[in-house]
Parts: sequence; C-alpha cells; structure tokens
Amino acid sequence: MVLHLDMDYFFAQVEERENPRFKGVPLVVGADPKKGKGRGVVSTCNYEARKFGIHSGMAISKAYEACPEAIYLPVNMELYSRVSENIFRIIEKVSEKYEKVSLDEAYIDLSGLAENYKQAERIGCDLKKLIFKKEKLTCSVGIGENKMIAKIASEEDKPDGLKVVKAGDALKFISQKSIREIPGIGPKTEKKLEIILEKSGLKIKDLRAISKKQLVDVLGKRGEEIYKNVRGEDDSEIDLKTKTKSIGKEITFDQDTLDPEKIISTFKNLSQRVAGMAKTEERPIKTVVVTCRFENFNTYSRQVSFKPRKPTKGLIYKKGAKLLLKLLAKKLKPVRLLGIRVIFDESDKE
Ligand code: TTP
Ligand code: MG
Ligand code: MG
Repeated sequence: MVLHLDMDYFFAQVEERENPRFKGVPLVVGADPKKGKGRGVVSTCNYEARKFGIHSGMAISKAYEACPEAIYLPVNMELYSRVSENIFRIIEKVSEKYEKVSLDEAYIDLSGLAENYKQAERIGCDLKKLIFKKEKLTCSVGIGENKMIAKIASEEDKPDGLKVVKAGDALKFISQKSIREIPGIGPKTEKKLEIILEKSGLKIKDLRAISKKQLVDVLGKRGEEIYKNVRGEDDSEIDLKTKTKSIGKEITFDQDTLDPEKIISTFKNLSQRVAGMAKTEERPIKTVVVTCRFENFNTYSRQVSFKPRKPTKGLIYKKGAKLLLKLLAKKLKPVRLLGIRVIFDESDKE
C-alpha cells in the first residue's frame, strides 16, 4: 500500500499562514505583474484566485487580466523550503520509507505499517492532523495499492482531502477520470491517443480499447506502462530517500599559509559552518574527518570516531583541531586547503 501526500496550494497557503489578511481573497504567488505588463509566470495561487481561471504556469499578465484586484506576491523560496523541511521532518516520524517528489509532495510506503486499508486511513488521518498541528497547513492524502492510484486519489478531494481507494475499487475509481490524470500523460501523448481513438476528452476506460501492441507502436516503451496503468496497475517503485551520510566543507587559502592564527581561525569557522549544516539533519554524528592539503598538493586525511553525539560546533572543533594539530606538527609545510567533515551515526537504521 502506498500513501501519496500533496500540500494544498502550497506557496500561497504558506503566505496566507504568514499573513492572515491574504486569506479569503484571491492571492497569486509568482512574477511581478507590473500592472499587466509583467513577464514571467504564476507559481501558484489560492483557491479564490483559481475561481478566476488563474493557475500555475499561466503568464502573469494573463492572470492580471483575469483578476487585477488579486494580491500578487513574489516567490519567497527560502520560506517555502524551510516549511517543506519541517513537513518532511513530520513525514519521517511516520516512516523513513518515503520518496520526496517535490517540495510539497511525497509517497510513503505503507507496507509494514498498515495491514489493511482501515489502518492506512488512520495513518493518513494522523499525518494530516500532525502537519496541521505543527505547521498550520492543510494537505491532501490519497491511499491506494500502488503509486498511481494513490496519486490520483490524493487529487480527488483536494483541498484538505483524504481518499482511500481499496484494491478492488481501483479500476472503477479511475475509469471516468481524464487520461491526463495518469502521471506522465501530457498534452502530446493525449493528442496521439485521441488520434488513435478518433475522440477527444478521453477517459481512462477508453484507453482499455487500445491493444498493447498499438500503444507500444505509438508510444514506445511507455506504451507498455500505460497499458497497465489504465487497468489500475503500476509497477513503479517508491524511490526511497537515501539519508545524507556525511556533511563537510573545505576551503582553499588565497595563499598557502603557515600562519597558526589564520589556520586556526579558518578551522574554527569551518567547524561552525559544518555544525550548522549538520544540525539540520537532527541526527547524531559519530566521526570527524579532517583533510589538509599542503603546498605540494599532497593531501592527508585523519579521522576520529566516538560515541554518537550531537553535532555541536564545540565538539566538531575540539575533535577536529586535535587531528589537525598532530598533522601540522608532523608535516610542517604551508597549508593550501583545509577541510572538515562529519559522518552521521547510522546505527538507528533498521
Ligand atoms: P503543486 O502541488 O502542483 O500545486 P499547489 O500545491 O500549489 O496546488 P494544489 O493544491 O493543486 O496541490 O505544486 C506545489 C508548489 O510548486 C506550488 O505551490 C508552487 C510550485 N509550482 C511552481 O512554482 N510552478 C508550477 O508550474 C507548479 C505546478 C508548481
Ligand atoms: Mg500541492
Ligand atoms: Mg505537488
């Protein structure tokens, strides 16, 4: 079983949360409309703006034409990335077996977590509640026997939806949907299929009339997948996130140096930056690796492991500096490059 989660009107909803006066009125996030003369496109908009026909990817000038009185905001990617990180932290609490599709979208593998659709629904409901409690944002969840069904299901009751499609109901569920709801069928594929069937506005059930051979002749290998998809089947696997194994940073001096103050202050600075990056992983580290390249390009690495601990600047610097000083004392050559890397503890993995 697979759960698909997608945040509702993501960028715009985050902006509404940050500034409640944007709620209930048309809100567009994207390029500056410059009173209708603006270039660029709409990133997304809230549901009030969608009533005017505004949608992602539309020219911002067209959006302005449709609704000049809407509120137009620039894209604040830094903010949305931060919120996205928080959401994925919450998802991780439910399961580490997930695929991040985009900032606002993920598949979660429910095998091993849910034995039946009732349990799966409970997980979906709890996840929605948790995200709302922590982030004050709504999302839509779809549950199905495979990725495709889960994705189409999550679209079903947007916004704030939760739709479960049991295996036995999948075929009926997708039959009346537009073929464009099959992930990967875009306008070009749609056109080709319309030509085969000499009909427009194709529904998924219509495609079941096309033989596998015909689909493959027209669409190549993708035809085989579509042949399965229109029958509710989907073999695509959840692309599990591989955890970051280590984080590091290095710096090359403008000039090779033997100045202890310069070396130490640079090393402190590096430790601080690595600690900052490592903290966002919220996992303990178990090893610190120091790299030093000398003027002749000879490069040496030294590492020390310890009981897993929080990646604080103090810890990283203390462990790293010891290694570095030993190395410097031995080589006594001007330094060209300094690097420090921390390796995360993975003993918490199943
Ligand atoms: P989507 O999940 O496709 O859309 P959405 O979350 O805005 O709306 P919905 O409720 O229908 O899910 O995309 C997620 C974010 O990605 C969206 O908020 C803005 C960004 N985005 C773009 O910048 N350009 C685009 O063309 C699309 C589709 C999305
Ligand atoms: Mg979304
Ligand atoms: Mg999305």
